[in-house]
Amino acid sequence: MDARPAYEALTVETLPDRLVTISVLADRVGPDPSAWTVEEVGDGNLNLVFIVGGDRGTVIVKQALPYVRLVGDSWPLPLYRAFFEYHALTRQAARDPGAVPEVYHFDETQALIVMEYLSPHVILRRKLIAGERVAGLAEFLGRYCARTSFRGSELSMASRDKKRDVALFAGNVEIPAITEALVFTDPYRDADMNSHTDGLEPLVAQLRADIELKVKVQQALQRFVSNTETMLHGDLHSGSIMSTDRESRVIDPEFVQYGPMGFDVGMLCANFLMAYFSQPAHRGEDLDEYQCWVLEVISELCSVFDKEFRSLWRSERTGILYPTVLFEDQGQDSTPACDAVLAGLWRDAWMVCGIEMHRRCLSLAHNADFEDIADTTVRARLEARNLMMGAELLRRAGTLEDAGAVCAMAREFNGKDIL
Ligand code: SR1
Ligand code: MG
Repeated sequence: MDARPAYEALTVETLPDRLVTISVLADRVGPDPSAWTVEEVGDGNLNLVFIVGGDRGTVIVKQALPYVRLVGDSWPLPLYRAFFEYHALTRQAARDPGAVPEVYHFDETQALIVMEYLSPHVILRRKLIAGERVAGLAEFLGRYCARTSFRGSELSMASRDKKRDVALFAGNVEIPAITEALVFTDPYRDADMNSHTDGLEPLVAQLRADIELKVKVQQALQRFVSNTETMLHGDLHSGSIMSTDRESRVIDPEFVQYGPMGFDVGMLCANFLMAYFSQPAHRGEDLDEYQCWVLEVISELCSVFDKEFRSLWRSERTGILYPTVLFEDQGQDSTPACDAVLAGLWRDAWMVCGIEMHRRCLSLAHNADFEDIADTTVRARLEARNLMMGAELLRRAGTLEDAGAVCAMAREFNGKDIL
């Protein structure tokens, strides 16, 4: 018989007595649970997140809830996602050391992870809304996306290790279904949980009437569900990044799955583009300067990605894909092969980017960049630019030369009066 207590959601009141037996926690926070301070700070859509402090230090305790927090217990969600999040964190830490919080303890039954408290980091989305800059952000994110893409794929991993990993993460069956519905499908149909800002109706109708566009979105979904190129973060938006003014970390990989190499970087760029389009409602005199900075982050992030990916291609191409025996060992240059891989990756990325720009305004789980704009007439005008650029990205994804072309497109849409 299993002597471990059954799963029970923690509360601020029960946490100290329930978790004091975890030695790593008592070591890091302090041995006396009555002296611990506990604050629940989860502001995401799914989990409980506690900051637990004491005389020795502070840690984060993250616990999965058996339902979608944003919606309530009418939408059950398996606790086993914490298991996949834990395994994703260990792989990300190995593939890009220092990029994610250190994990101190994992309890599968309680679906909880005890991890490093990041301070004075705050959620990047809040910094972008407040008009704050983060030094080194583009380099960090470009490197993180390239390293995790490359090192989680059969460009680098031994085929059997990668296949074993694909099989492991394939167990995370419910979470991808959320993305398949909320991201790739619901924006383009009248789904129950959808909502949009008043005034956007003509654009919503236009997107739903566009058969070519829906075919492209479904092609992207087809690749998302059937292409296991690399281990994805799976939900890499500005709410999944914590930053100080000069240091950043990636958090929250519970949407992990194996998928197309362009997925994470595409979703990330979409969130910078939404930060960009929402700025007229958040900034004053510094609007132009700050919007320029956001576009610079996108363009630098993509060029760092490209550079890092090419460097790993030269130095760490040890997997079964594009092996050196077929190129360098025969005295041949493999650059055209790398160019072709990157071209496919960026096509996927810009498609995902356009889709993410749609779903955050039309489906469930909007983002604060737009939602914090109280004047809905202003909000609708800014969201309209974002929605139409999303559609243009989907149309032109395979022909865009580089991120510079995407930034030029953003500047063009930022000047449009669509509504
Ligand atoms: C029901 S979950 C809604 C969204 O929150 C997560 O952060 C993901 O972005 C998901 O799509
Ligand atoms: Mg999350």
